[in-house]
Amino acid sequence: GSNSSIYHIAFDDKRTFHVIASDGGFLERPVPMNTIRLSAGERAEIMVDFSKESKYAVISLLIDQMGGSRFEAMRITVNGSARVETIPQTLRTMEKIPESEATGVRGFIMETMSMGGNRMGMGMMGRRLTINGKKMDINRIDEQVRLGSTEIWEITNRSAMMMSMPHSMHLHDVQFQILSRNGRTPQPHEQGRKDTVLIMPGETVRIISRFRDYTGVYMYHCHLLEHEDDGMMGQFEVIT
Ligand SMILES: [Cu+2]
Repeated sequence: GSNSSIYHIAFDDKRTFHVIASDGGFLERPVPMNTIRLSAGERAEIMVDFSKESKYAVISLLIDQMGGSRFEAMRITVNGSARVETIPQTLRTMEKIPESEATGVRGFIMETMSMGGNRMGMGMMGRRLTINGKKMDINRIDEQVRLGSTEIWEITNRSAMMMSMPHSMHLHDVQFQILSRNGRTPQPHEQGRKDTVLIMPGETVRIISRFRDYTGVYMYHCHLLEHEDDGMMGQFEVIT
């Protein structure tokens, strides 16, 4: 990954690959895709079939940086025959956390505000990155969560005009499931265990998680490192 680039990852011949795992482990079943979008902090595991390639065939894995350049991330040279594997149709069983189990709903606004041009000089636009209007303060607990509870977090990317930018919300302590993205069921490869989710400008993503394992103080933050460094981070405490 990069500090803040959003990647569209595909092979040069647009071949189909199978996504088998997301941030927190295996998906329920392999998902065939030609390109996958990953933001800073997100992970995916894929399986690729090279069995029909001739020896010395060269295949490139390409990355398109959103709003940036395209580059070759990996070059694969086929090197003779390998053992051929089949992908199991079921990788794991995963219980969907029912919304009815949630004991509370919290809202998080990831916001970019313009600070205006003049006082920054030279017409430069300043920006202020916040979550729920606040920047990170190590001496402040922003949210308290009861140990054993299940919560829905509604995360919205709200941005002033000309200041819209993607955010990648990352939670420590837990894995979550995505309930919806702008009211719609997430794509199959986003239906597994996640700890980071990309939220484009104007989007609202609803996630659900169980806080069962540990008490303590944890962070949630934008995983675009420049945003995180700029204070787009908060702390939640799991209490008994
Ligand atoms: Cu961000």
